[in-house]
Order: sequence, then C-alpha cells, then structure tokens
Amino acid sequence: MVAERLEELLGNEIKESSNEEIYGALLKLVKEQLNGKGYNEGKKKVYYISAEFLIGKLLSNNLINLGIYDEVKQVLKENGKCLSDLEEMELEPSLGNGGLGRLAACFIDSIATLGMNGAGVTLNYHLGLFKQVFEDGLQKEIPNNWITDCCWEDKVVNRSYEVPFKDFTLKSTLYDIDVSGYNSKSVKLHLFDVETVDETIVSDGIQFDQEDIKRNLTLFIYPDDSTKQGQLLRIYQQYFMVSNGAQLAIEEAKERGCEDLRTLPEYVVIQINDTHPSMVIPELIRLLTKEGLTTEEAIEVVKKTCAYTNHTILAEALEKWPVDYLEEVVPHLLPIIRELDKRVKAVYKDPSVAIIDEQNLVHMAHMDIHYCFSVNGVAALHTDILKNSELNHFYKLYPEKFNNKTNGITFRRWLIHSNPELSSYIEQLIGDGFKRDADELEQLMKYTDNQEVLEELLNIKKKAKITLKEFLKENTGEDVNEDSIYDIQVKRLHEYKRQQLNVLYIIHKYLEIKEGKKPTTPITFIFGAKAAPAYVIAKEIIHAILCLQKLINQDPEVSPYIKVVMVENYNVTAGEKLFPACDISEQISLASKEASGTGNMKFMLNGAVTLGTMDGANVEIANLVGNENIYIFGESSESVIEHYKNADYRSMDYIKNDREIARLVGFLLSPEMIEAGDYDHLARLHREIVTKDWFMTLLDLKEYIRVKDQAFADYENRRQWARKMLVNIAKSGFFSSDRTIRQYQEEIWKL
Ligand code: DL6
Repeated sequence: MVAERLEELLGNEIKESSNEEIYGALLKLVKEQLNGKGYNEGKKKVYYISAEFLIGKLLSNNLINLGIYDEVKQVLKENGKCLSDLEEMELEPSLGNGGLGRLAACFIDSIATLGMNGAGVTLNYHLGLFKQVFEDGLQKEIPNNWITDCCWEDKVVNRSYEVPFKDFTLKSTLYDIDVSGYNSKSVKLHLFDVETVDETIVSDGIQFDQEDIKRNLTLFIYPDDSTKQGQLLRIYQQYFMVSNGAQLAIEEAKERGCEDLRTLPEYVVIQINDTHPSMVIPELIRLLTKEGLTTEEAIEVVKKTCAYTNHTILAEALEKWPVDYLEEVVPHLLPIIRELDKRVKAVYKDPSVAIIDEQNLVHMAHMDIHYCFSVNGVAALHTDILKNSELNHFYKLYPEKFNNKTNGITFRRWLIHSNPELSSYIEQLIGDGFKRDADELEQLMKYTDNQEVLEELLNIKKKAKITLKEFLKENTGEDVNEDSIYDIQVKRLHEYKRQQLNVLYIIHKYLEIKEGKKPTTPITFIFGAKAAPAYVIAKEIIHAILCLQKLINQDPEVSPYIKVVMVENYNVTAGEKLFPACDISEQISLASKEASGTGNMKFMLNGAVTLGTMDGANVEIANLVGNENIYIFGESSESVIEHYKNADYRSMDYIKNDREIARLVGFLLSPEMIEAGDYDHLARLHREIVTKDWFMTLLDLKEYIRVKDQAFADYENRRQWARKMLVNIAKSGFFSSDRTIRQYQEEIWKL
C-alpha cells in the first residue's frame, strides 16, 4: 500500500529514485494521509497562542502517529534506501528558543491525540531563532533558514486578515502545519506571515534594518530588544500575532454557529502562553466592539474567554511596554488599555496591581491577571511561589483564578520516537498500554529486583551512548568514551540555570586529576545551550565551557579521565540523541528560579538520574522517585527568597572565607584558561561572579561538589544504579503532557 502510493507519487520506482525525490514523495504521502484522517472538531475550540512552537522534525513522528513507521522503513529497506538518511534531510523548524516553545509543541501533540478541538497560533519566522556556531571559542549567530519548498507548511488560500498599525495596515498570509495525534486526527498549527518580508535585508550574521517593518516583521523570533527600535519591533510582532489569532477565532466561531458574539466564550477559549500574546485582550475587545458589542459587553466576553499561563518569576521576563511605544505602534489599543487600567484603579488602590504604573509602563502580566478567568503556574512549587510571594497581591484579590498545571512532555516524541530500543523493551515487559496511558509505566516497578531486566536497561543505555558518541564526533569533532559517565546539562544559557556552577565543578575535577586523584570511571561533561545574542554574561559562560573543552580534551594527563563537550546549535534534533544517552541529568538552577523545567522530565523518562536543586518540577520528581533515586543539593527556595529579601548574599564573602571556592573561581583567570581562551571574556565572567553573582552560584557550590561526587561514586555499583534508572522510568508517567492537557481541559478550557 505504502510502496504503491510512493511509486505513484514518484512516477518512478523507489530504487531508481534519489533520496531527495523519495523525501518529497513521502512528505506528500504523509500530508495526504493526515488530511484523509481529518481534524478534531467540536463546538468550543482552544487557541493556544504562543510566540514559540518548537515542534522539531516531523517526518518520523508523523509516521509513528499514522502507524506506518515500520512499513515505510521496511519498504525503503527493501529498495536499498534508509529511513534515517531521509530523516537527516529534513530541516528542523526554527520556531522557538527553549522549554516554553517545546512545551507548546508537546501540548499541541496531546491536544491532537486526545481528540480536542484546538489549534496553535504563532508567526512564520523565516529565519527562526539564530543558528549557533562557535568561532574562536565564542558563540556567533547566523540565520537559520529552515523554510524550503519541501517542508511541512502549506499556504492557506482563504484566510487573510488586515492588521492595522499606526502608519500602515498589513494583510496577513497564513501557513498551516498539520500536527498529528497518535492514532487519531490532527490539529493545525497556524503560522501568520506577511508577503513583503524579505530575507535579503539580513547581512553580517543576523543584522537587519529594524525600522523596515514591512520587510522584517517575521524574519526572526525574539529580535534583539536591547534598543528602543528592537522593542518596537517586538510590539509589532506581538500585535500582528494576536490580531490574526483573534480575528481567526472570531471568524471560526461564527462558522461553528456563534451568531451572537456575546456567547463567544461558549465557542472559544484563548490560552495566553506567557506575556508575549497579552495584547490579545485589548485586541479582542477592539474587534468585538467593532462587531457591535458595547465596551462593557466586550470586556465581559474577554474575561470569560482568556486564560493566562505564567512561565517565569524572573521580573525581567515579565514584559512591560512603555505607553509611548504602544502609541507609536498600536495607538488604537491605548484607549482600551487605559479603560482597563481605569477600572482596576477604581477598585484597587494598591499601585502594585495597576496595569499602567507611575512610570507609564504597561504591565502585560497585570493586564492578564485582571482580565483572564484563569492564571496558572507550571509546577507545584512555581504556583506556590506565585501565590505566596511574586504575585501574592494578585492572589489575595483573585484566589479563585490561581491554579497549577504541572508541565508535561509527549512520550510519543521523547520515548517512542527518540528511544525506540527502550520503548520496545518496555513494551515487551508491560505491553503497549503505556503509549496511550503513561501511568502504566508504574508496572515496571515489579522489575526493580530483576537482574535480567536491570542488565538489559544498562545495555540499552550503552547503545544510546554509542549513538550519541557518533553524533558528538560529527557535531563537535570531539571523541568521547562510551564507557564514561555521561553527565549532561542542556537548556537555554541563563545565569539562573547556573551552567557556571557546573563549570566550577569541572575545574574542581581537573585540579584533582592534576593532583593525582583520578575518577574510577571517566566522566564526559556534555553541554548544549544557546545564549540570547545580547546577553553578554551568558555568552561568557559559553566561552568558559569552550575553554575548558579545549584545555582538558587536549591534555593527555587529564583527558583519559574527563572530557568536556559543548554541542553546537543545541535543538530538538540534538535533544533526541542526548536524552536517551544520559546518565546524570543536571537540573541545578537556583531554587525558586526555574518555573518547572521539562528537560528534567525527558531525562527521567529515559532512565537518567537527576542531580538537582529543589526547584521547579524537580520537587515533584523527588517526591515521586524517593530520596534514594535522586541527588538533591542546595538551599531551599524559602531560604533563597529570604536571601533576596534581606539582600544578604555576597559572593565575595564565600571567596574570602573558603580557600577552595577562591581557588576554583580564581582558576577562571589562570594562565591555562587564558592560554585556551581570551582574557577579556574570562575576566568579565570572573568579575561578575566575584562582584555580583546574582544567582548565587557560590551559595551551593560546596554541597554541589559533595553530592555530585557521591553520585559518581554510586554509579560504580552498576546494579544499584540500574535500579535507580528503572524507578525513574517507572515513575515518570505523571509527566506525560496528556495528563497536563487533560487537566487544562477539565479545569480551564472545558471544551
Ligand atoms: O513552562 C515551560 C518553561 C519552563 O519549563 C521553564 O522552567 C521556564 O523557564 C520557561 N519560561 C520561559 C519564559 N521566560 N523566561 N525566562 O521561557 O517555561
């Protein structure tokens, strides 16, 4: 069946066709089949609006979801072709930055799989997030050109909207990507664009004229906003995204029978993913009043239609736009925002809950909280921190709005697709029910003392480590030892995630080896992270990692025992190789700062043991697996919050009072490091840690070293370690995004 259709589409025999031709034909075949299965339907629909959707490559995932993966693989094999060669040809859509975007992708997968009527809404960023390359030990950014004639998006001819700005109006074009559910129908990811966007205006890396909105609007996700013009561009992007999303939602509601827009909440729910889409609130009010509703009615509708998810407690990530900037871009929204603010101020005198503050800044999150019917955090601890400290003033006003939805990941991609060996072994042990109901993984607990099963888990891990070794060789040129411990930290580069803490540990290990104390089993420290182009210290941390990579890997005295490898351009595709191969999962953020984390869940599901602080979803992981199956260190979130409140943390005190800490920090400016890298860059990082260390690296350093050394020591007992792996896999069912989405559905969306 597959073979015949493929040859029809090729107009040739498979064995006579090139990989490019087969890839193109396979794409058509999959699109046909998805289309044939149809799309989820229903009276009420959720629009998940998000600046990011990190969907990853789609070919294999779609084949798995359609149930034809094995057949296609076999047909290709019989014709002398290899499915993995075709997978290599696919370019990964570059539609996001990190966990926020990957979460959105997992959610869309679960919405499709669970048969819910929903869609994703975002922009069609032509060059996406930059592609990261390393040059002379530094991150350089280049455009990531992922859209080709042969990709998953299709132009939609009959949907286009006018989006008004102060000086001009832009007409949108729409591209759709079908997101398949597992053995079920699909939902759509809508990517709005403008035809005038012009990639040729980009030069010198990722530089372009930020004022030329008609030509730059959908070039990049998160354009540099360190200047006023950059911030204006972000406002243009955000408004374009939400205006299209709101117009689409209204139009589709009418098509589904909504005759009176006062009943819109019966047809539509809009999930605002972080503050980037917050302007959907005034925009929806504007559109509804244009349709004849009074302001009063429109506000009431919006309050029943919009729900907000908070993904961070970092103040700098909660957007605040100057009124003047909004006047320059979307003056027609300001009377509405002022009206919303006036209503808030009439009831609540506390200036900390105002939408427009005394400096004339519009607090997008405040607007969300006042005018959404639901406000959720993304892990139990995160929601508690929102309620009890960060958003406490709001929680007191609206206790009924606040709720928690602990994040999740789709097991289709992060187990079945990326770790087929482990997935089929689990199937052999407990049947395939876990693919639809992740809680069934708990049945694995009956094998905790089964030596044969534990042995097989170690074998599967070893194979994944060999696969990663090959990937690392190709990606970085570095040779790693597959019998070493793979200790992995992959996530956005940010000081709060504390990659610099890991750096200081590696220095500790390097110095120990130099002094003759060698680890029993060699260790490979693996990193993957992009730094925002304007985030100087994050880039310096990358430089320090790359210096250590050079220094250590080229030192014959040290490299047999430890190696450092930093993956270039870490993305979903690289993640699919990294998660299955990991032994120790580094989740070492400063407690209270990581809203949830989702990499921690992917590692756990693939049998890695977490080394982490009691932060974000690590707390829930620890509760599920128990103390003996996780390595926890560091000060609690309560005590960190106290430190901030009392402003009593000084990194200098740690350096003065502890010679070991002083030595590790000092090593950043050692002759060896300067020889491997660049003094100015290293000095900037050193100065930051010594004089500021805003995310308290040194607070937890000694305990981190102690607990990490313990984890490495415990790794030596292979059976005991395999038992920890098994427990982690068995207890990971809770972190399925199907569970999360069911909770959104039952408690917020009520589709
Ligand atoms: O909720 C998804 C993801 C969380 O897992 C991460 O802990 C959190 O950092 C991330 N938040 C963001 C928003 N901005 N910042 N910083 O990316 O969301």
